[in-house]
Amino acid sequence: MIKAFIFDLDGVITDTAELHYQAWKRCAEKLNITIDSKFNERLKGVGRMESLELILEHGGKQNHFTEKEKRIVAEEKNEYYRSLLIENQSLEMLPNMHTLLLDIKHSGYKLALASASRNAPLILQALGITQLFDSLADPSIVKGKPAPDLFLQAAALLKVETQECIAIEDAQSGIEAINRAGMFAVGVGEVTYLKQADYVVPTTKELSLNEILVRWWEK
Ligand code: B16
Ligand code: MG
Repeated sequence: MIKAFIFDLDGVITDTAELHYQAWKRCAEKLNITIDSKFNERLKGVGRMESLELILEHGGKQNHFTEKEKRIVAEEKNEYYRSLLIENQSLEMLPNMHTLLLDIKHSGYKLALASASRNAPLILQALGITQLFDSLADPSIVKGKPAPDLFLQAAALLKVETQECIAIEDAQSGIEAINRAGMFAVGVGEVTYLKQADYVVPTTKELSLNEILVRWWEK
């Protein structure tokens, strides 16, 4: 029986992926590395330091910097990202997500967040939906996606078994994490990237509580 829903944040509840991309692009350019939107798919759902490692590897510069220098670059990216977040006054939820979260809540399911973003509390607050969540997994104390840890921690905080959870993600790394956690995986985005999910919808507009539960039941 399903008791809980666990959500990714960026790309599922709201779309800050473009802001992460702009911030990384600017930092990469300073390091003489070019990244494009196709490469950016690999950064979705991946933590800050891991994203930087992928960018350095992409530019053939993985051994060019000390740990301290890398931390400075990551901090600069975060400052730029947060300033874009603040500038972007119109931070909104993706279509239909407010209705879906309320449907889930009013139907008596538990709700948790499993985001790799250390900025997640700030974003939930900006969206005015902090109170809808029973628990938030903490990306600073567990391994990032594709490791299952964020989803396992979310289930543990909710005091439910992993097979009692449905989790929703937009990133390849996130779907892998959900599969490794032993939960039913719903993917939002292009099926080419998300074929490991149990059920994929192209956008959040197509997400409905009923349909998700039907797909879970059919599995
Ligand atoms: P931060 P999610 C992820 O959030 C983003 O998709 C990813 O692009 C970002 O690098 C990561 O959070 C870390 O974010 O720098 O804010 O800690 O998709 O797991 O909600
Ligand atoms: Mg995401």
